[in-house]
Amino acid sequence: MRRERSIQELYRDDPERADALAWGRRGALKGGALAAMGAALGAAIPFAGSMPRGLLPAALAQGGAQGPQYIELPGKARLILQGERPLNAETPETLLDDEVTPAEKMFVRNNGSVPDPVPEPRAWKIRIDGEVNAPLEITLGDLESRFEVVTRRLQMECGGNGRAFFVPQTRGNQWGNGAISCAEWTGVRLRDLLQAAGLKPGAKFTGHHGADRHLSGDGPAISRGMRIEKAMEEDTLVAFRMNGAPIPQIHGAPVRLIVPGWPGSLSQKWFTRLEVLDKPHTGRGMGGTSYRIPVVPIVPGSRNDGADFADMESMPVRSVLTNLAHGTRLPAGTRALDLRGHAWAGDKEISAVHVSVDYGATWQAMEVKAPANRHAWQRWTGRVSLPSDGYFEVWYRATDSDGRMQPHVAGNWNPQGYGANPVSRVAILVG
Ligand SMILES: Nc1nc2c(c(=O)[nH]1)N[C@H]1C(S)=C(S)[C@@H](COP(=O)(O)O)O[C@H]1N2
Ligand SMILES: [Mo]
Repeated sequence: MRRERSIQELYRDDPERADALAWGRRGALKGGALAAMGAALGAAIPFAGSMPRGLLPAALAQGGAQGPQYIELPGKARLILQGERPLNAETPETLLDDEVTPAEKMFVRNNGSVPDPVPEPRAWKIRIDGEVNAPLEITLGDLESRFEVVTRRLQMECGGNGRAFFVPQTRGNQWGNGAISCAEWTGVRLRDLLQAAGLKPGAKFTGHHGADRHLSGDGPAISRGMRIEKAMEEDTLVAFRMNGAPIPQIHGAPVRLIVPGWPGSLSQKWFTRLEVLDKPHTGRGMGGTSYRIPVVPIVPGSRNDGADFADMESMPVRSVLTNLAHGTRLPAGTRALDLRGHAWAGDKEISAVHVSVDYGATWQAMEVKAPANRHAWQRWTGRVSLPSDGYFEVWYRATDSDGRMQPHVAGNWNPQGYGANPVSRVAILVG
């Protein structure tokens, strides 16, 4: 990155690059829609007066060369393909409209191969060992009868959600805002199992293990861990049902961890064993720059071994707009937009969602509902009016209960691209 140039100079010399720098590069508009939008853009931009100088319209900036590729897996809606080996797919924002995410609309994130289903799920064994008084080995069948069974709506978000918005680009799946789900999980509290095993004084961290293997054939696909405090939280579950049905194979059947609000990688699928440790776990996906972010910002694009980074814990505030797709064309004369979506903020709550249709000159507060329970996402709704036909951008951003807002540009750049949560821009055309 040529840092000595001002953003104005960058816009003048290389507007696409400047816009990628300011806003991220990914979007959903395809060639035809892009051309139609481009022609219309020249015709009327009612709020052109408040457009920041040199801003490339979202319709063009997020057009991309070929747009996203889709994949239709068995039992799945049309998801955005992120990778085939391992299999990764993102949920388009407009498919995230349900209060409770149905299985077919849940994003898929695998670090290795998906194991084959087992013939007798109730005989599946899990083990709690390490810094405990009495290691616990229990079948799924016994789990249900021996411990209290609870049902909660819990968000599960990939640590790399929003990675596509980083400039310069970082390695890994280029998720937009769609690596998020909020399903209804049924299971037992991990805390109850840990208490049954009895924590020793040295019990400070966890290490999670699952049955899937890395594609190289070398070791586990992923094995992460967290501070024991999160393991002892009421919403951290050993889950065996999702939305009232057995967990689908691709989502971790027959039993998985659900660690809501923290990077999804902690929510071990095909869960077999939890180690209680007196120091941080060292499994695949721990240490270095994995799921770790700078404490002191680093130069974007620079190399760093992550030694001074901190493990990512509560995920940052984010919102999705679920009833209006980027690139939508509405009938002439449309003078109001009814908007709705969801917002969430890791362990925190949402205090506000704001929308602007005039490039950020004015912002309007939306209604935000209370979560169904802690760690569930929150519904936001509202109506904005439009002065005329023309090209508009719907900008939306949420604020968390600490007053922290989605920033205009993805911040705290890090080598593996965690925590990008900039304001979203959706282009619409009226008439
Ligand atoms: N065993 C196992 N558990 C895993 C993974 C994996 O590859 N293997 N991926 C993790 C990551 S990075 C995420 S974001 C979530 C994704 O869960 P989902 O595929 O059910 O949406 O599962 C986590 N648990
Ligand atoms: Mo993830």
